[in-house]
Amino acid sequence: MKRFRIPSCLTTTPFPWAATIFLVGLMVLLPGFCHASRQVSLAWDANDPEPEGYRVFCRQSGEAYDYDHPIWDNSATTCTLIGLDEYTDYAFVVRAYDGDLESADSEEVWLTGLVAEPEQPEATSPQDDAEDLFLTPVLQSAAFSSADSSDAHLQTQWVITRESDGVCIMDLTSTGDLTELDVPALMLEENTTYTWTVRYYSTKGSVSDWSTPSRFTTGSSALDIDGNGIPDDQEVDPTIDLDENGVADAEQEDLRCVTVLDGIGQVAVSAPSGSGVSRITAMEATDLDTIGSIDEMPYDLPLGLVSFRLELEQTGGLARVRIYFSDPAPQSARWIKYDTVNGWQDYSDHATFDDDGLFVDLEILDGGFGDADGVENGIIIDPSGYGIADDSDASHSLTGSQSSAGGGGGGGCFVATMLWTR
Ligand SMILES: [Ca+2]
Ligand SMILES: [Ca+2]
Ligand SMILES: [Ca+2]
Repeated sequence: MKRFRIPSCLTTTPFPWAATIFLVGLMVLLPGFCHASRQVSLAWDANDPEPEGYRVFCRQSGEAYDYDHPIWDNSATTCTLIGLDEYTDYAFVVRAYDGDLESADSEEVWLTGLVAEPEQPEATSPQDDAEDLFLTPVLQSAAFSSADSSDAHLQTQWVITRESDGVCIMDLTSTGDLTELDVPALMLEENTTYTWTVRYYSTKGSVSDWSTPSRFTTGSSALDIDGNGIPDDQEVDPTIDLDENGVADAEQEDLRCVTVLDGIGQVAVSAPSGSGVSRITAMEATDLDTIGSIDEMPYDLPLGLVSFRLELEQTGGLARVRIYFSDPAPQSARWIKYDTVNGWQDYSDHATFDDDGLFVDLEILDGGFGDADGVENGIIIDPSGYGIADDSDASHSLTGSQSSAGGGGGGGCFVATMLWTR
């Protein structure tokens, strides 16, 4: 009577003869227009005495073997499996059997799938060489595509470069804005030509080539006819002196001041000598109606949000600016940032409020915390304002950075639970 040395369906002891299974051959088949597939040959040590046959089982990552359904069943000690997806990882084991007796698993062998790069993305809008664009255009790219149908679009890196000097003015990586990005306010300047490109990251960890760069040129801003960097309907009148230095804010070179929320108040940004800032090139109050997730806003914003663009003395430098308010921030106020890529963020870690709430001192690192353009380029873009929690749980509803901006912009500064003190 033929007997197994170990009836291993009844024991956890490894079946010694089946300990070695070999992946002996691999071939990629390209049948016509179908997806490429692979075949693989496996071989294993023969059992002694000879069993009735062998069963081969197959699983994919994260799956268990289905011992009720062998992928192959025969008395040979080698087999060839066909039709395997070339981008999928497979594991195999073999078991010997004789009648109702079946051995334990052999050692497992893996067939590693190929890694498919996503196809090169394509910039679709605005069309190449578009002119007279608004300063906050919407960039669009074609849908993610990969030869590996089980792979998917994880995130997109968006890069805009100023053509005249090759300076990268925006480098953002977003998991939310996969094929469409609203270029944030103040990122672009008027009458300037830019090129932009994207690349896609896949859920399996591969990355596409960059899209072929596409050009566009911005038009003149109809909102700032006098060209002083402040929308004309947000200019402040000469009586405003938020920093109380005796000089009208509208006349100061090292300070910009805007009217917020249809005249409710004013907010100024001050960057005097020693602040690391060479020039405040633009400032504007944000129209809160343009914020897509305004309904999810976890804070009340008494003076709304303002954005400003700073040119720094040093690329990669630190800017120390002071923001003045016409209406004092209460004790419970926190410093809040919002941009389309990162969403709402609590920035109190880099903000120190005045005891009387009349100003806040901010630290912003070019290409780092607080800089919305995500790149070390000597420019800082900062959209922010003071906020008051709607309720005690509001801070918990804030989301952290949804992306990793190229230079870490905003991503590392989320401190929702930190409270500043006076
Ligand atoms: Ca103006
Ligand atoms: Ca002043
Ligand atoms: Ca920057």
